[in-house]
Amino acid sequence: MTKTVLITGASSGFGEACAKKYAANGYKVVMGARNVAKLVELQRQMPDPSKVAFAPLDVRYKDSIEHFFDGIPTDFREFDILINNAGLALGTQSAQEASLDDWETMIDTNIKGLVRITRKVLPLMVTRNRGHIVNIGSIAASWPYPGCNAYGGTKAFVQQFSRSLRSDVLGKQIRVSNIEPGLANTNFSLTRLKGDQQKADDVYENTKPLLAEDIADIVFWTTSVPEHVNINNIEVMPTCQAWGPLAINREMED
Ligand code: NDP
Ligand code: 8X3
Repeated sequence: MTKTVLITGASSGFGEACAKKYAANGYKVVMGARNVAKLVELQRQMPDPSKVAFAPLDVRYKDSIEHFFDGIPTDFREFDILINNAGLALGTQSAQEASLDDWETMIDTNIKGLVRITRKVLPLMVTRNRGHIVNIGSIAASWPYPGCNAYGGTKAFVQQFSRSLRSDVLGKQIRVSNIEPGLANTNFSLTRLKGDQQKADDVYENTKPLLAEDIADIVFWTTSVPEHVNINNIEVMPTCQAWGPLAINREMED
C-alpha cells in the first residue's frame, strides 16, 4: 500500500527537499507551510501531482493547525511518517540584547508548533499501531555558540522530547528519530538575518555546507531501514565544520 508522509515547513529548504524525495519514491505527500503559492508550485512540479496534497499551515497557531488537518483530503489522512521540520532561528545577538519577541517566535514555532503537530498525529499512529516521527533538531541542541541562546534551547527541547516520545511509545510499532544538522545552505540564514542577503551569503562564504538534499537523503534513509530498527539520533555536519575549543576569558581582573 502506498505510504503517506506529512511534512511541515515544506515550502523551502529541508522540507521542500524531503517532499521531492518522498514523492520521487512513490509516497503520497502532504505538505504544510505558510507560503501556499510555493506549495502550489511544488505540487505542480511533482512526478504525480495527484499523490500530493497541501494546506496552509502556521504551526504557531492552534486554529491554523486545526484548519490544516481539516483541509487534508480524507485519502491522505493515514500518516505513516511525520516530518516535524517547520522551524526557524531569528537573530544572532547575545542573550542580553536579543529580541524577546524573536525568542517567543522561536519557542512558538520550534517547540509549541512541534508538540501540537505531534499531539495531532501521534494518537492516529497509536490507533493504527504504526508510524514514524522524524523531528528536525540541530547541532545547536548540544553545542552552544554565541548568539544561539533561545534557538539552541528550542532544539535541546526537540532532542529530549524525541527521546521521551520513544519511551512513551515503547511496545508500539512506532519509531521516533531526531535529525540534527549543522551548517546547511537553505533559507535558514536569510530568515535568521531578517532578509539581509549579503549577511546570509557571508555565512556560507568559502565553505561547502550541507545541502537540503543531503538532509532529505538522510531523513529518507532513516525511515527506510527495517521496521525493527529505530535511528534515535543523527548529528550531521558538513566536513568543513567541527567544534571549536572551549572559550576562556583571559581578561579577568583580580
Ligand atoms: P528554510 O528557511 O529554508 O525552511 C524553513 C521552513 O519552515 C519553511 O518551509 C517555512 O515555511 C517553515 N516555517 C517557518 N515558520 C513556520 C510556521 N510558523 N508555520 C509553518 N511553517 C513554518 O530553513 P531550513 O530548511 O534550513 O529549516 C528547516 C528546519 O531545519 C528548521 O527546523 C531549522 O531550525 C532546522 N535546521 C536548519 C539548519 C540549517 O543550517 N539550515 C541546521 C539545523 C537545523 P513558510 O515560511 O512558508 O511557513
Ligand atoms: C542550525 C545550525 O549551527 O546555525 O540549526 O545553529 S546552527
